[in-house]
Amino acid sequence: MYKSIIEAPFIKGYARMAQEGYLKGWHERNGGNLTYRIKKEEIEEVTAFLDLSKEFVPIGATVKNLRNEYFLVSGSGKYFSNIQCATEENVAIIEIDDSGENYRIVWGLVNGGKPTSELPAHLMNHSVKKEAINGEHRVIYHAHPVNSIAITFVFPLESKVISHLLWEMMTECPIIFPQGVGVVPWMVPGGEKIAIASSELMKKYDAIIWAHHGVFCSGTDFDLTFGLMDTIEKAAEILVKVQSMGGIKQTISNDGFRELGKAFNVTINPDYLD
Ligand code: 2HA
Ligand code: ZN
Repeated sequence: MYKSIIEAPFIKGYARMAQEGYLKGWHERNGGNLTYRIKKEEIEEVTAFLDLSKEFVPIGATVKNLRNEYFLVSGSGKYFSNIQCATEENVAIIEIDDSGENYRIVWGLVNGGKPTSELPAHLMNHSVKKEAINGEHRVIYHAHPVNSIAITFVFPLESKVISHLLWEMMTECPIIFPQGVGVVPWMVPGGEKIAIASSELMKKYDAIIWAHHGVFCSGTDFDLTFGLMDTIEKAAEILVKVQSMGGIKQTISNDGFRELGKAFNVTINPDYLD
């Protein structure tokens, strides 16, 4: 039994990831959001801290396969820079009801507030990932990393083009995101449209670039999800530098990528290797 709920490892891990993202410069002001689908055994260890008296309110999406699940979520308008030092003011645990249409806050946001404006996008993507890969993925992360945004002003907004360019920038990229990254054209954030567009692409990819906005990605745990964001952003940074030095003059061949896939026993999306 914990003295305080913020001693729970899943809350500590979440707060540490939020702080790392902030230190990377990916979370200006209230930018970005992070949600974690809490394991049964983790929520059981903190039930004494939960308040089950609040009313359920609509999610703005239906997520049947997430019914009765609990999520740790960032607060709307809250700053990532404050999550580690004042966790209970800036994040919440929410419970999804039995219909998969409503949620209620059971802990956190102690000075008031609501879950992230991107809650429908997060939950729809958790739903897709739970269905697609047997509940392995638990983390959905959205950030505003500079270079990943910058490249969406210059290169065609096509998943194949952007994925191939990012793979070329660092040899291990196609091992880390072998399917490539999806690309969503510019859309109003926080709405149903961006949630639906993202969840369609999340059936295929673990990461999506939202044009002129940021990156949205999914993973099994905090380290892997953060690592995916970090790898994409680093590749995008190299791409910005290469472009600034006059553009690509030599690169890794598609045969090279195929050899790499064999050596590391990873299927690199063959549709992107022609
Ligand atoms: O401010 O990043 O996309 C939170 C966001 C919305
Ligand atoms: Zn954003």
